[in-house]
Amino acid sequence: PDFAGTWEMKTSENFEELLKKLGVNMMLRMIAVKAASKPLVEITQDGETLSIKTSTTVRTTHITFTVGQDFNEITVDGRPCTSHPRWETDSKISCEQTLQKGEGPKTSWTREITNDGKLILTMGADDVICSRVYERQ
Ligand code: R12
Repeated sequence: PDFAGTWEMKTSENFEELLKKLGVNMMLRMIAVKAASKPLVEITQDGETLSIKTSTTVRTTHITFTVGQDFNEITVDGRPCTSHPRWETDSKISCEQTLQKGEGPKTSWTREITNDGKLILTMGADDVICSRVYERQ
């Protein structure tokens, strides 16, 4: 599938609950929820290699990975982790994360292109799943 494009978020569910599960304090949660309500996601793709830049006013992350190859990133609460991206279906990448140090909830994300050309991002922390729908700009 084609993940490439400039994406804007249309809906988000459970983002604050996810941060709560990750132990982010109330003040940071408020700042993060506000900032994460207007993200800009820019994706370029070369075969199975994706580059994803996610920009907000308080944090911008940039990851590049190839599906099937582990890479390092940070969890949504900012902890270094090793990520293990794989195809869950032919249009959905599923990525389990392992913290590089310390303990915490089990985290993961998925990114999927739907038949109608939307991008669905989910982020999980133990039993809490945040779901965000993006459309091309
Ligand atoms: C913390 C610090 C910051 C944040 C948190 C803890 C903010 C995180 C933000 C995440 C946005 C995620 C998006 C995901 C997506 C936009 C703003 C939580 C800055 O300690 O939709 O891809 C310092």
